Amino acid sequence: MRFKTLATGAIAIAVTAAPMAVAAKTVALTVTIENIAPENTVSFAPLRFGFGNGTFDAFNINEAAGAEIISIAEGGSGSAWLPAFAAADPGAVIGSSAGAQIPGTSQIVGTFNIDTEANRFFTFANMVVPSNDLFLGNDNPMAFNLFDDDGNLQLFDITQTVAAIWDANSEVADPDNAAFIPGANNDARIAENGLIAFAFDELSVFNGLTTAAGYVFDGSNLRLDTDIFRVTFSAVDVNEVAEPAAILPFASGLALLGFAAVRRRRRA
Ligand SMILES: [Ca+2]
Ligand SMILES: [Ca+2]
Ligand SMILES: [Ca+2]
Repeated sequence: MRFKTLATGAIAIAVTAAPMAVAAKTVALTVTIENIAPENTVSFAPLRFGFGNGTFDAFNINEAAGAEIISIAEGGSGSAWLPAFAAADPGAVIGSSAGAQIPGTSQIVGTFNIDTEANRFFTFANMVVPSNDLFLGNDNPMAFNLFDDDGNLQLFDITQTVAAIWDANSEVADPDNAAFIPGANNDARIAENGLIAFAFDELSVFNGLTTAAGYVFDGSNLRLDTDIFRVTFSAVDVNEVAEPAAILPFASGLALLGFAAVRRRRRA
């Protein structure tokens, strides 16, 4: 009887303490990417991404591509994009996936400790290959707000279609100077001097060519609404895991069992 009273009181402490924990929330966020394009069509260079405050903006539609987005669109490396992100938003969590991704494959990019306030906006870019200057990425740095005001994950996946392919219009389409084509020299380029636009028609110059992954490219069946790429997010609340230790001085082990039971019911 006495134990029961003690446990109930401890549960009350845990419940009233919960909102304070939410205010400064860190989550372990796992990122998975999938190439969901039809086979023998587009692959992707490594994903370059960051979780930031929404201030890093690497490009704008209808403007000439700068060095930051050219390092994605023409090279896939992000050699200018990644440091520019870090400089613009020092509190951002920035990363890359590993290797090129061919159709039908998925990859767990990693798990990142994310502040749900300072790192709430996801920004990404990756080169679409084979190509000379095609890429995916968000023009608006606040387009993907992952968390609500309570720090709960509210955006679970981002799916990109063919209509989302950008043409940097910085390099003329030419298989001899393209990425992901064996024998081509991607470092070579003929300046195109155009403006960034949604367009995928340059893919047609690669029809019938063998790619670096060994498949023969065929983009003839790609339509604007064809799904090609997906990013998926899942979050575990780091504070939830730490909280029982924080209340340990005020509660018995039995009360902790009660707290665990409450959490299980909430998740059910
Ligand atoms: Ca922009
Ligand atoms: Ca081009
Ligand atoms: Ca090139």
